[in-house]
Amino acid sequence: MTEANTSSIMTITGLINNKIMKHTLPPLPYAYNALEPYIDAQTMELHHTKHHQAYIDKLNAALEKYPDLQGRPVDELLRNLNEMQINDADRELIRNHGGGHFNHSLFWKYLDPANQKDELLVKEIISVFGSIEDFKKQFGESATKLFGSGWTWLVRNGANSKLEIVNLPRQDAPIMSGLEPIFGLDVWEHAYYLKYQNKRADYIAAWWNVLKLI
Ligand code: MN3
Repeated sequence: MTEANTSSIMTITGLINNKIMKHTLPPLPYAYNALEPYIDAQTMELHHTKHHQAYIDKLNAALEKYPDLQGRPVDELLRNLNEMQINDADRELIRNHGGGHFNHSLFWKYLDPANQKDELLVKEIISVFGSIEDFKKQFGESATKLFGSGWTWLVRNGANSKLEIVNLPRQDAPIMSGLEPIFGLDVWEHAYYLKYQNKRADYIAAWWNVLKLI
């Protein structure tokens, strides 16, 4: 998507096209109250319209001085972060805010109430972790132990194609380290604090009710 750029930071590309490619907030494909009572409408709306939007705004701001990087999909930016000819402070901004944009865009899809159970995935989880219950226990323990802000992910390791549970700090996206995300749980306090306060374990337990994939 594009939008007219009227700011004073006008790049060459911008001058030619009078437009700059910007990252935009993907609409939530279901209502904010669709995940009640497990994830409340107020948390969903703030999380989507304020937190996710803020990552996008800051990503766009970080890209303003790099016309060549504007318009590149966020996953491409994250996979190539270390090869880019940019200064380290901007690399850190793109890592954090690009990661935030990428992770949240996936998160809303994982939570879609219209999702169907993925039978192939279920089989694979059982073969790796023993049972769905064992998997949930292991994933939940990992998410409970994650110190500070970050995400717990079920990923496929690009090196050996195996499913793994990993904790990643802050907004580090799995694809930055060769891991393909299957699904992930946001355990930043902003994802649950209004309803669950300090009880992260209760939020994790409730989350299985909205994840229809397994
Ligand atoms: Mn979040």
